[in-house]
Amino acid sequence: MYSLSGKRVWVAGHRGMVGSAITRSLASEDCEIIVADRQKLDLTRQEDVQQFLLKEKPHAVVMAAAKVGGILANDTMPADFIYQNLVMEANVIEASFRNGVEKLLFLGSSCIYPKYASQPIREEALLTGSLEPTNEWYAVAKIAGVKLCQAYRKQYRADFISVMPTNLYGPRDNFDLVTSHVVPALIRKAHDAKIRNLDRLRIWGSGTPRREFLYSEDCADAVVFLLKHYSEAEHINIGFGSDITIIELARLVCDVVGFKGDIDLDTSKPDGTPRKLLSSKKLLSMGWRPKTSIEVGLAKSYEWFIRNVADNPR
Ligand code: GFB
Repeated sequence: MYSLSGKRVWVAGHRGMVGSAITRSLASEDCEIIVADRQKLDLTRQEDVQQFLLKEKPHAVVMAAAKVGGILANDTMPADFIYQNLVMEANVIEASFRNGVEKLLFLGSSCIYPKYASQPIREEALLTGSLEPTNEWYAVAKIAGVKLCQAYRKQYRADFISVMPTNLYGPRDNFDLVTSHVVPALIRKAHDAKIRNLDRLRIWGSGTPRREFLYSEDCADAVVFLLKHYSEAEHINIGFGSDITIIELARLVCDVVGFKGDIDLDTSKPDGTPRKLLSSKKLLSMGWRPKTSIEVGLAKSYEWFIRNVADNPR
C-alpha cells in the first residue's frame, strides 16, 4: 500500500482526456496535485524536465502525457508517435528517478500486445508476436516505457509501475475526424448527420473489429487505485472484460445522439487489429470495478461534446 496522504503528486499530461480525469480522481485524496501547462514545461526537453522535478520535488508521478491518436493518425504520423512518446517518457522516468520520486505510474496502451494475441489478452502476451502495423510505432514507444520502469525497478529498486488501459473515451477527448479515436469520431459524425438531416453516415473499415471501451473516469479511478495498491515489475491491464464490434458501437452512438439513419462502411480505411479484449483478472481480483456502463459513458461524452465542441470548426 502506498499512502498518498500528505504527498505531492505530479500528473504529467493533466489537460488530456485521461490526465484530466486522473486529476479529478486525485482531488478526493489527501494529497497535493502538481501540474504544469505545456507552455511552461515541454516534456521533450530533458533539461527542463529535470529542472522542473528538482524544483517541485513531487513524491509521486503519474505519467499520462503522450502523443495519442486514432488508427489513421498512428498510421500516417509514425515519426511523431514514436519519437515524441519515447523522448517524453524517457525524460520523465529518468528525471523522476534522479529526484527521488517514491512512486511512478506510467500509462501505456493495449496496442502494446501482438496483433493476433489470444483473447482475452493477458499481461504475459507482451512481446510474444508481431505488432499491428497501423500502430507499431506508438506500441514500440509504449513497450519501451514499460521496460524503462522495469529497468529502474531492477537496477535501483525504484517503485515504478506500468498500467495498460483498454480503448478509452470520455470528456476532453479529441473530436477531430481525421486524428481521433473511433468513439469521438462517431459522436461527431452522428451529431453532424442529425443536425444536417442526412439519412446516412459513414464509418471506417468493415465494422467487424471488436474493442473493449472503458470510460475515462473509470480508468482514472483504476489508476489511483493502482498507484496506492500495486507495486510489481509486471505491467497490469485496465479493462473490465467485455467487448463489442465497431458496428454495434456505431448503433449505440446513433441511439445516444438521436440519429436514425443508416450506417455505411468505408472499406478503404483500415480495420486495425481484429480484436483487443484485455484480460483484467489481475486488477479485478484486487477488488476494483468500473462504475459506468457504455450507454451512460457515451451519453456523458456526448453531453461534453455538445457543451464544448459541437459549434467549433473541425
Ligand atoms: O479507435 P481507433 O482509431 O483505434 O479505431 P484502434 C478503432 C476501430 O474503429 C478501427 C474503426 O477498426 C477503425 O477502422 N472506425 C470506424 C473508426 N469508424 C471510425 C472513425 O470514424 N474514426 C476512427 N478513428 N476509427 C488505436 C491505436 O487503435 O487504439 C492507438 O492506433 C491506441 O495506438 C488506441 O492504442 C487505443 O483501436 O484501432
